[in-house]
Amino acid sequence: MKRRGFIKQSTLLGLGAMAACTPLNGKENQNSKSIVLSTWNHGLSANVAAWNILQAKGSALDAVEAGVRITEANPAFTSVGLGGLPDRDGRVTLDACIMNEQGEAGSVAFLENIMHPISVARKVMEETPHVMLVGEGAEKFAYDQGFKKVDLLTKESEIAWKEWLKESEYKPIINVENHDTIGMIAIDDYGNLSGACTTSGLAFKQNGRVGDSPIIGAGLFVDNEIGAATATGLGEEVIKTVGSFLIVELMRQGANPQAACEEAANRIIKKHGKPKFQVGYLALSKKGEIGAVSIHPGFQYAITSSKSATLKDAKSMLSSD
Ligand code: SD4
Repeated sequence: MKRRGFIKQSTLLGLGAMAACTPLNGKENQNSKSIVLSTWNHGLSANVAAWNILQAKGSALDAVEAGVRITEANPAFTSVGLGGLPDRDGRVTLDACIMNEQGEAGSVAFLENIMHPISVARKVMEETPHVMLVGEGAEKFAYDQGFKKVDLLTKESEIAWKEWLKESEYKPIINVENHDTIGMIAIDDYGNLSGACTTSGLAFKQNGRVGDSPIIGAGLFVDNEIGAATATGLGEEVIKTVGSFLIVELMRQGANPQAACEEAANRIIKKHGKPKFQVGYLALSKKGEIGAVSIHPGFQYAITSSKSATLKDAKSMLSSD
């Protein structure tokens, strides 16, 4: 089986550890500075698309957009794009943002019927004087830009929603499929950083709810002088602590990415004692150092560089019991 097929299948089967040992294609430029990091095991297949661009001397911006589009288009991932679990009214509403090396940013929130919110976010960044479009306005803008209307609610997600309706209990749970936004941050061979973050948000959320993922500074932040960070997990807590911005600012003050992620997670832990919810952070410095932290065990991230494509466990700040 070709490596890419293997990774895809491994990811779908949850065999992240096997894919973790798989070398790239043996033809990588060992001097390449490029690195791509993304959240959860679906990051492995997303990283393949990003890596192809980085290895062709493409930009980190193009890489992160192409990478997360893989996850958005895959109906098996029920927390991003097509097949995302709907809100409590049965509507699939998507949040996404993107940020480039110039500190430019674009974002969409509460967007329906569009398979690739990340690409709409990029259009907001590049084609408008704005940063953020939401709801119907964002959808109309997407159609104006040539995006097609797509019914995002798959049979499987509809069945899951109908099952949920029986009890209608809203309970954010740790480390299950309803917490697996894809956040991706990358550095390219020119030393430039960019990031992307895209999600259908919390499963069965209140209609109109927007999480951290499209909020610049919360779900994603990039500062090309310093580094980049992205978040997954319970967005309300990430927004209240401006998590990704905090991490990059701590790095600016001298913290390495791991220490910065730990401090950001600790800010949340301090407020809640031992929180029942999960939050995870990834960070990448301009020098290519990495940080990966979650509140509870179970948060995995995918890292691809010229050395390997690997799925790793993030350090958790609390133990499993
Ligand atoms: C949100 N951070 O909307 C997202 C949740 C998440 O997969 O990570 N979902 O709050």
